Amino acid sequence: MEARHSHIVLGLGATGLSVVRYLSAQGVTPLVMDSRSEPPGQAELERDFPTVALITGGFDCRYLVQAQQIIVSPGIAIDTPEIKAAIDMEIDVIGDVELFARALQQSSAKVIAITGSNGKSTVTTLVAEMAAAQGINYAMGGNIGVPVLDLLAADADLYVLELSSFQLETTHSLNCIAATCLNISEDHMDRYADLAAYRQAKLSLYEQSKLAVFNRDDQLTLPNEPMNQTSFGLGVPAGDDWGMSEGALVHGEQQIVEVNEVSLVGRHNHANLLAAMALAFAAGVEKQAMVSVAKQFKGLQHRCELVSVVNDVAYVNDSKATNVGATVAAIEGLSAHQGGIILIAGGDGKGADFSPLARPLQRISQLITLGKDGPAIAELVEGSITVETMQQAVAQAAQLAEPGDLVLLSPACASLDMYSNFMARGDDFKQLVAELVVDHE
Ligand code: UMA
Ligand code: ADP
Repeated sequence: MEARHSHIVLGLGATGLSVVRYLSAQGVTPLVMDSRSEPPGQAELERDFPTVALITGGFDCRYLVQAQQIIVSPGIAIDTPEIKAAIDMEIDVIGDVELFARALQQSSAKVIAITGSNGKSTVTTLVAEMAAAQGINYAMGGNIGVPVLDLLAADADLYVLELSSFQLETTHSLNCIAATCLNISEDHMDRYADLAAYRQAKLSLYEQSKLAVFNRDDQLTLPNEPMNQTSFGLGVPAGDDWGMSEGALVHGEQQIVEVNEVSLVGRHNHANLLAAMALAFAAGVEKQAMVSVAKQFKGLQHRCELVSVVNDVAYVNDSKATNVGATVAAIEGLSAHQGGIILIAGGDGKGADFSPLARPLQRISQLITLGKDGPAIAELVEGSITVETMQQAVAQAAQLAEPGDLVLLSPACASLDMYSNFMARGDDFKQLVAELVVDHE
């Protein structure tokens, strides 16, 4: 065993690499460990940081117990025995977001943070777009893609962060001007003992914010303790809250924008817009900037995205529906569709209970399942079809669809049993649909 390392980075994915970059810029040479035998960041680490040592295939306790600080990537559970032992020894065990928070402590920059089970990326992007429309110098990152420490180089006046429950478990000192927990439904049950533990990880964000923006249609998002708060919801708001009235999105009694002028579709997206407006308002964004974004923003890829219409059948890619709640929202959001809906679902269910899908599935004309947990979803509906590949799923759907129908990929599961991520799954679906277009030309 070599000399003691004061800083140890656990995990060598996007986060681990960003931590190494940050620490190296501070003059600290960390030791990196990853439980995988070939972590994805290995080549980049060897190229850019040849003096940083890497241990793969596990976490070596002998180093961990001698460290001063351990920075854990979100993909690693903090109740991993080696990490628990370090916490018990009162070693500073934190995540990259905590390092970011500490780096900003002396800064006048503002932070807005967004968590929740679904809608995080949509709301994070909406807030960022509103800040841009207002002319604010902002940077956006976190779970949405760019690790937070990489944002510091932007020297922004406003940081808009999407945070997962995993990231929040190791974050304690953010000082947000406003933060939201958009909704709570079951997800990541392979990492949490129960829904209460998952919810608690998310709600810890409010303790790090001057203002809590909660969803009054979802009681689980209410702060545990009384605090400075405002709410959004789909009904008429009380006082200065955000809501809907007479076909418009409103702030208290002030109309912001009429629903029929909004580009995003689905009631869940009206809730997302209201949450984004409430957060942006706290950063000084004015009505005009909110309205222009509400009118222009059509949504992110892989979230109820219309791919194309082939033979009068619409194909919708909702690959980002990696949990049950997202698929429920997609079916409910599209339930006004006139024709039948053929749903393609299944993948890695992460230990979820699929029973909340049973009711919305009554609206579906045909269910096609695939992936590891496809059979568990298929059990909910009689006459469902189980296939092996996305190609078979799309071919079956195209064969069964009648003109006017809609084919929806909304898996209610993570993609990792079949793909590297949800984007690869959505791209595969889109490619297969594009081939249908060619076939029909
Ligand atoms: N892993 C190991 N051993 C290790 C380290 C990681 O097996 O020693 C595995 C994890 O179990 C996981 C994968 O490797 O399956 C990636 O983990 P990571 O912590 O290295 O991930 P990063 O590449 O750093 O990406 C993380 C977020 N990933 C996770 O939380 C799993 C990214 O969110 C995020 O964009 C990025 O940091 C920048 O902040 C992705 C995600 O899937 C999109 N998030 C989950 C979600 O949205 O549901 C929470
Ligand atoms: P996240 O970043 O939390 O995963 P996204 O904005 O990427 O959220 O959307 C993920 C999935 O959740 C998509 O399938 C989308 O259609 C659905 N969704 C978006 N907003 C909501 C919401 N407010 N409630 C329920 N589902 C939603």
